[in-house]
Amino acid sequence: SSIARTTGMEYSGPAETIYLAEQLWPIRGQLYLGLLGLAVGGYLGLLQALERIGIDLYSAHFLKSYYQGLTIHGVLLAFLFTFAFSNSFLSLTTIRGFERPLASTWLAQGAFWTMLAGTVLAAFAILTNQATVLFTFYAPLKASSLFYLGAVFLVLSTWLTSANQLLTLRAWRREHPEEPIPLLGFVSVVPYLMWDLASVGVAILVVVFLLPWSLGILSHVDPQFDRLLFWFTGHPIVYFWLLPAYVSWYLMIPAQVGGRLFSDGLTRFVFLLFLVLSTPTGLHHQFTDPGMPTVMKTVHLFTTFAVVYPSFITAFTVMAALESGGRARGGRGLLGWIRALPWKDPSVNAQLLAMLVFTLGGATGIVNASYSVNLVVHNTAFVPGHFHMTVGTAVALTAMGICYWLIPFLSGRELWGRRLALAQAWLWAIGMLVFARGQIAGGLSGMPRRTAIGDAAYLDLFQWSLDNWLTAIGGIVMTTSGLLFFIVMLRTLFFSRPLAAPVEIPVAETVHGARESWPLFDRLGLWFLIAVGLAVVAYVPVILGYLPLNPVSPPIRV
Ligand code: HAS
Ligand code: CU
Repeated sequence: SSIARTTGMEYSGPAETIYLAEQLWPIRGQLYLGLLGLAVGGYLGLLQALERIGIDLYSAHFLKSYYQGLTIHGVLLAFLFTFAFSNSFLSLTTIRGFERPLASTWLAQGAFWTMLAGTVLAAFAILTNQATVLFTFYAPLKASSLFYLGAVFLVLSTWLTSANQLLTLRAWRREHPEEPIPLLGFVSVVPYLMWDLASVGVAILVVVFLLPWSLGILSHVDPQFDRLLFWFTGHPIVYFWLLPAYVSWYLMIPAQVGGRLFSDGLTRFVFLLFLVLSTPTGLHHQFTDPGMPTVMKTVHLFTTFAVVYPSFITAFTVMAALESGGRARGGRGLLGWIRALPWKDPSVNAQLLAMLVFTLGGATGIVNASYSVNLVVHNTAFVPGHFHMTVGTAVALTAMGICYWLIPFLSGRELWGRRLALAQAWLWAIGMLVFARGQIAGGLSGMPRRTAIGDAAYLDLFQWSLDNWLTAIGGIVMTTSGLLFFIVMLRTLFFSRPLAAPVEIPVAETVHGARESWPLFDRLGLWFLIAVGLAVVAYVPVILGYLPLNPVSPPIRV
């Protein structure tokens, strides 16, 4: 690329010396792997939507059941797409944030290979119907050991990425003693620190219980205890999905709309709150489970409400950044700045819509978290209504918005089809709202989640019929949007003009900069210890009260 510069040839990819080719290919590779997961997983969503109105396409796709399809959907979207995107995007922001290459090329490439290995193993097990266990893989549903091994590799890949970030941070610190950690580097590292702690639950679950069980070394497991371990990881995982989107909303979107981020210190504080508060909350998925003391469920209720707080700060802070951009672009009056935002920029448009849908996603989360109200919505279609507006939109649509600059950045090719990309984002948001309206209303009138509703004898309940149609229509609109997204991406990669000038990674300026931040915020080791302490306080009483294990259930295979 540097030759290209001096000879005036066309630009063909990131040229800066900090982006080493041997570190960029694993970043690219994981991004493409994640997008493949999005494509295949998303397509299964169409089959689910159609099933709701009685159109069963499963056998036409060589699938044994609705549940096999739902497992592909959940695992590819909730684990592969999110993890691979996060590894890719936050590795890149680590390089940009610290303005140096990653400390270890070996770890960067290792993350790619483990991600690929995990994908192949788990995909093989699921596609051959040996792991129809849904994305929660609750025992006593038993999967082939290949599935659990696949899960081990996927998590390992995130740990390698985290280790590489921490080594990079250490190397940067040696080169810059006394300086505050650059904000972009800070927000890239902290989500992974949170995840390092959070993922311990599922690591123990798989390595100590489920893998030996599937290999025949253990004859029985304790399903109730397994759920406890699963949700130790299962709530914080949603913030591991969300925080890459927040990195973009805080540090990139303000630059993309021509505004400024209000405060460096406040941004650090928000990410630290996620580090310490994400894990001690898992029991809000188990409000209805037996064997867990009500007192501890109530403690987790309060910590859940506490972790809502950084999202409220985010809503106000990001809005302020948007307003500063809208006003700088000539927006006047109380709301005129909204219209002045660059809605015609596909990357911005997608992410603004993602934020708007997330306000409803967050609100339904608060409904879920309200212990007594949870009894109404738990295990109903309300819950998928909630999480399609959070992970399905706040995260997925933001990732697509990021791809609208990231793919040109990585490939050196101009974004193809900007108008199509705009239509894509609108269709996603509208489709999702229609879909969520269907799921939420169905759920409120008792429609169960994770059920092949189209085959249920009680489908003709009049109210549900409308809800199911809305779910199906929303799903079809979303699939159309997904199709447009992949058309835009593939045409950009293979048929688009080389960029005339390099794309820069957008990074926001702050009104109140790093020098005004609190130095204590940068003591990441200390904050990590606080997070460990809170997790211990929230879980040790639950575990001690629960033991001894009661491993009795025989395995079940779908
Ligand atoms: Fe959740 C279940 C509670 C957030 C994902 N959640 C799930 C499941 C998933 C999931 C996948 O307490 C199902 C798991 C399963 O299979 O069983 N959730 C919450 C709460 C929050 C929350 C309190 N969830 C998320 C996020 C997810 C996610 C984020 C994925 C990424 N959730 C629950 C509970 C359950 C649950 C219970 C169990 C239910 C049950 O019974 O099974 C909070 O973190 C939400 C806080 C968010 C906000 C929104 C802030 C808004 C922002 C946007 C501002 C807009 C702007 C735009 C700036 C308060 C930041 C301005 C634009 C202009 C143009 C002006
Ligand atoms: Cu949760």
